[in-house]
Amino acid sequence: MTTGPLGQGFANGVGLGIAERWLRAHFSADVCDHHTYVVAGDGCLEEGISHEAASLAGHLRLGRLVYVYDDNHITIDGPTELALNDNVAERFDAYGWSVDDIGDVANDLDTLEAALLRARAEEERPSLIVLRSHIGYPAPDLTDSSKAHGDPFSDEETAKTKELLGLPVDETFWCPRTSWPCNRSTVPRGRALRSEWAARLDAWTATCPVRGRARRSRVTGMGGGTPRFAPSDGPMATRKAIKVCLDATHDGLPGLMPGSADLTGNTGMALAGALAQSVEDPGAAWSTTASAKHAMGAVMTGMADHGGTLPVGGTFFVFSDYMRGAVRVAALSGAHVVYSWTHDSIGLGQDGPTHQPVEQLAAIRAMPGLRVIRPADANETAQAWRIGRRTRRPHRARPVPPGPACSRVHRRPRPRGRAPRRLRTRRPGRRAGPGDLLATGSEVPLCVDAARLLAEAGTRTRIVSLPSWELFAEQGDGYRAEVLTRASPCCRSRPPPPSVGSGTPTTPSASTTSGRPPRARW
Ligand SMILES: Cc1ncc(C[n+]2csc(CCOP(=O)(O)OP(=O)(O)O)c2C)c(N)n1
Ligand SMILES: [Mg+2]
Repeated sequence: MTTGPLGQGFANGVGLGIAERWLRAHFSADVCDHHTYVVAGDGCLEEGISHEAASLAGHLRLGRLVYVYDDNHITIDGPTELALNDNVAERFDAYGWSVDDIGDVANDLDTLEAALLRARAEEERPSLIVLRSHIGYPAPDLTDSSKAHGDPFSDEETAKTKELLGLPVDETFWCPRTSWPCNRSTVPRGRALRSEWAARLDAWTATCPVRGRARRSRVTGMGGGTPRFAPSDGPMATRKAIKVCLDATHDGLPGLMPGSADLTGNTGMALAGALAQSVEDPGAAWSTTASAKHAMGAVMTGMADHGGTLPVGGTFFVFSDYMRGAVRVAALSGAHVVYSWTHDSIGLGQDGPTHQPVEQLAAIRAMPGLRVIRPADANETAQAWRIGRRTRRPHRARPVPPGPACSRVHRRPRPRGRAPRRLRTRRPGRRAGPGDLLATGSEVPLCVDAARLLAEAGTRTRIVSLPSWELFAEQGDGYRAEVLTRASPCCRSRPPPPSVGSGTPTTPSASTTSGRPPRARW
């Protein structure tokens, strides 16, 4: 993985380590057995997310993590000493890492190799190799200069640097022939290792057809059924419904790993009977990150990109702000993760304005590549989970991380015999008029109440539940016209192009209804 925002990769690495250990615990080292290597700079270690993730990795004693800290004392603004004076080695020692401060040896390959081998041999703790290095080395004017970070080298500086390195000054993209054999020998070595591993994996898969399907889907397991809720089940908050859904699917989806940042019960992430991930129980399903939401987001992305696990992370919707940097990377990179953000109604007031999500829904809907589903009741929650756990979508090259937002408000499931396969309206037969109301989530029942009052005052109003703008925008013109009038802005828009980055329907265009009954597609 590579990332742009500093610190994300650091925490992604911890997610890779968690997934590797979880799969090894479940399926033996024959199938999953590798180290995770991370190169991190000063900026990565300065960002708060790396502190959160390092603490978690130390706590979980992820012994297969090997991090190299490129300790060059330089960031964009200048020397790190401008703002940083902590002792990284002691800090990581306190987190429970094995720290190897090997000094100013960035060009001493034997010493580097010895340090990497020592780190690989450490199974009990994650390893940090602190490597003092010099940015821009050996450029005469730019070594140890922050200008070496981003400014292009002048032709003169480039020529002098090449001379010092013993490289031909006039050649560009030149590579010494002596390095070719070493470089090329990695190909047969890697090929042999890979085919050995593939043979072990085939043997493992052959013993069980479910494993074969799981392997193809990249997430361990197939997911089982989707629960259906009846009005007789009584009022149920969607955050409770999501827990019922997770419990219902877990048997068929052993790779499911829900977790939260210290709000597990509140957000419905408490899988029945699941123990917390720990050193003693590395195969446990429940992963908690203490109250470290930003790291949780990035760890989830690492787990998803590793494959084999499906991370589901819960917290209060207002605190999605704390995860936002990680959510954005997941959305842009198409990681298969599911966020369960509960307590999403602005009608939630007990904890005061700090806990009230006011602008979060608009902000999260504006994020490219994120599919937001805001279920209005338990059945819509079940559908949100069905969509969220699916690993691949046929009409998109990459899965988009769905982010159901679930409410704590208790709502009675709407009278529906079977789970909805399409966006349904309250009165499907009627065409919407100017007085129609589009609503999502816990505002749907509120609008129904409002419509009742309006009806008493002589104004007929139809309510449309629109759990996901993105999914609705992907439907055909006919279906959208069936749900809404042509006058509606949502109806007049065209679906966005089928690529990551599309979102809110905004581009107006004429809509047409086909002769055939329209079908929702997702
Ligand atoms: C979250 C975030 N903030 C700011 C930046 C812009 N940025 C890119 S590199 C960098 C400094 C990196 O310093 P360091 O990690 O020490 O790398 P070095 O210059 O030593 O290669 C900054 C601030 C970014 N990519 N991500
Ligand atoms: Mg640096």
